[in-house]
Amino acid sequence: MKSELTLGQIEQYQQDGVVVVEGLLDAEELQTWRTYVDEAVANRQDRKLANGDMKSGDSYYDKVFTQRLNLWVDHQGMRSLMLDARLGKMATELAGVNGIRIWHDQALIKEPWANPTAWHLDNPYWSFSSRNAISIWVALDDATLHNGCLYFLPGVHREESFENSGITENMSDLFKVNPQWADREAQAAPMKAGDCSFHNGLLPHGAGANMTPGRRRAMTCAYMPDGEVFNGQKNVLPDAYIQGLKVGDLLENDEFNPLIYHKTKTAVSA
Ligand SMILES: O=C(O)CCC(=O)C(=O)O
Ligand SMILES: [Fe+2]
Repeated sequence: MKSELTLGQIEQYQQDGVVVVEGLLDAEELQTWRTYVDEAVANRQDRKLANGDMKSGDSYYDKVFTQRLNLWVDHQGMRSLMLDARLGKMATELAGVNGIRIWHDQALIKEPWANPTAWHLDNPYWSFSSRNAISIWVALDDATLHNGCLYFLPGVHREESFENSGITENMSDLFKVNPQWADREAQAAPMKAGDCSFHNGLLPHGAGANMTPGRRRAMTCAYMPDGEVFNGQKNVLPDAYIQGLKVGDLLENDEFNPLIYHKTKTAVSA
């Protein structure tokens, strides 16, 4: 794994809120990631969450991508990939924080002829509010302008906004709540299989439709900086745990949000 970041990459991330890292995985690692992701997704059948009852069906959103969350919870191989401290160190360095916990991972597979992913922000979905949340998106197939590569609005994460539209059927709904962004130029992020991108949780992003008969597989993980607190919003944490939380409580339960890298604390081992 090519996990060493250059100063230039860190500076670019700080400025743009996104950076593409070429050649993160070598050919053998890519094969392992593909095998584990395919296996873990198949094991889930139509259940989106490891322990939840959220099922996928035939809606518009279900045809944006096949989405299976927290594969690290119920697949040992995925646990070893997602808890890899090298990824945690990259995310920590880019975000400029002291340590990183898994918020949730997710496989996002654009099946042949999948719908586009509308413009959205990630952090407003989650149970903590941070300007430093960060996600990795690893291409398991070449992501192209034809099969649904990502698009970003570079630099926009620095403009205050926790106002989201959610991923709706309309590509442009985010600009109804944030009209000041409607005239920005988007940057496409095509990637080779094995490349990855990191993006800030407040950076607007979306993806094109899959206009090919092949799949566009991606494995992603959303990270929460260590030290973040509960904002009152339900998302992927179990109900029993959420019910015991008050707004402002530290989210530091390694069972649900494992610390995968920290400059001084001991991280959870894979
Ligand atoms: O893969 C996609 O189409 C969207 C990815 C995304 O929204 C994310 O990784 O946060
Ligand atoms: Fe997203």
